[in-house]
Amino acid sequence: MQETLKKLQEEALQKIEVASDLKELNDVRVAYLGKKGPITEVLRGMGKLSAEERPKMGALANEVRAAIGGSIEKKQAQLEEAAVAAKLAKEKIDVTLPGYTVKAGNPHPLTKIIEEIEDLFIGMGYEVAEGPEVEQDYYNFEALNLPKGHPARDMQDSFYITEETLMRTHTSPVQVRTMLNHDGKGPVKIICPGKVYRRDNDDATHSHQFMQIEGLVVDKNIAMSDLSGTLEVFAKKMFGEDRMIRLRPSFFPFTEPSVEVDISCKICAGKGCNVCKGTGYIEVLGAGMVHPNVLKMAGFDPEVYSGFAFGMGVERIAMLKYGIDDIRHFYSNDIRFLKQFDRYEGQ
Ligand code: FA5
Repeated sequence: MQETLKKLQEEALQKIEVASDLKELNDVRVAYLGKKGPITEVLRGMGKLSAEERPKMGALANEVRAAIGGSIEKKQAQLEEAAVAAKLAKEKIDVTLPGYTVKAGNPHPLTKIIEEIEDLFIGMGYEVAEGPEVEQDYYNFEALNLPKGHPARDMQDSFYITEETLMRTHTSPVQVRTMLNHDGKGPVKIICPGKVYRRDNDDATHSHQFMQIEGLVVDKNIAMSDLSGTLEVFAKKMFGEDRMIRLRPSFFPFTEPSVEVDISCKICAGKGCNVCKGTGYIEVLGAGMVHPNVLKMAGFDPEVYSGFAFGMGVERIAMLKYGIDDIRHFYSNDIRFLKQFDRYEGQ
C-alpha cells in the first residue's frame, strides 16, 4: 500500500508538471484527489490493515495528498500568472502608432464672413432679421419705390416664377417686411443676411446666386453722418484700422441721397495699383438715406422718422478680405479651397 501511494504521488506530480493549462491541471486534481480517485480508493482498503500499520498509512496518505495538493496550488499560480502575462502581451497598445484622425469640417468662408459681420453689428445694438428667398414683386420692388415698368428694375435682372413672384434680387425686401412689423414706430436697427438671385452671367466677380447683407436703421434724427460713421467702423473692423472709406454719389430708387461706398486699397494704401485699377479705392457696397416714399409705404411718417440703409455682397467682402480672385471658388465645393479656412483662423 505504501508503494502504491508513493507511485500515485510520483505519477500525479509528473502530470502536474506537464499540465499546460488550468483545465488540464483541474483534471489532475479531480483524478487524484477526488472522491473517486485512487488515493481515496487506497484509504478505503485501510480497514484490512493491522491497528499498528493503520496510523502510519493514514499519515502517509495525508502526506501524499498534501504533496499533490501543494504542487497543484504552485502550478496553478504559475499558470495563472502566465495567462495574465499572455493576455497583457496580446492587448499591448503601441502608443507610437499614428492614431485615427477625426475629420472635422470647417465653416464655409461665406458663413465665417456672415458670422463676423453679424457679431460686429450685434455689438452695435443691431438685430438679425431674415426673410423669404421666394419673394413677392411688391416687397422686392414696389414697396422699394420701384413700381412696375420703372426703368431702374433693369439694374437687377430677375428670375420670375409668376407675374407677382420672383427669386429675390436683393435683401432689401427684408427691410420693408421689418418696417411693416414695427407699426410706424422706431427705432428699427437690423441687419439681414441671405441668398439673392439675379440673371447675371457667371464670371470672376458675378454669380447668378450670391449672398448679401442688408443694414437698416430708422429712428428720429438719423443723418448721413450716422451712416458714414457706422460704415467706417465696419471697414476698419473687417479690413484693418488703417483703412479709409469714401462715399461716391450714386443712385438707388429706395434711397435719397444714394452712395457707393469704397474702401482704401490694402495693397497700395490709396495710392493706386493694379488691384484697385489705379483708383486707390475698391467698391464694396451701396447705401443711402431711406427714401421718404419707402418710409411712407412701410407705415413710417417721413416728417418724424429718417433712416439709412446699406447693402453689400458677402462674396465680394470675402474676396477682398482673403485675397480670392474668383467668386466661383465659393460654389465649386473644391475641398482644397475650403480647407484653407480653418475653424479658428482669424477669429
Ligand atoms: C443692391 O442690391 C441694393 N439693394 C443695395 C442697397 C441696399 C443700396 C440698401 C442702398 C440701400 P447692388 O445691385 O449694387 O445694390 O448690389 C449690392 C452688392 O451686391 C454689390 O455691391 C456687389 O457687391 C454685390 N453683387 C451685385 N451683383 C452681384 C453678382 N451678380 N454676383 C456677386 N455679387 C454681386
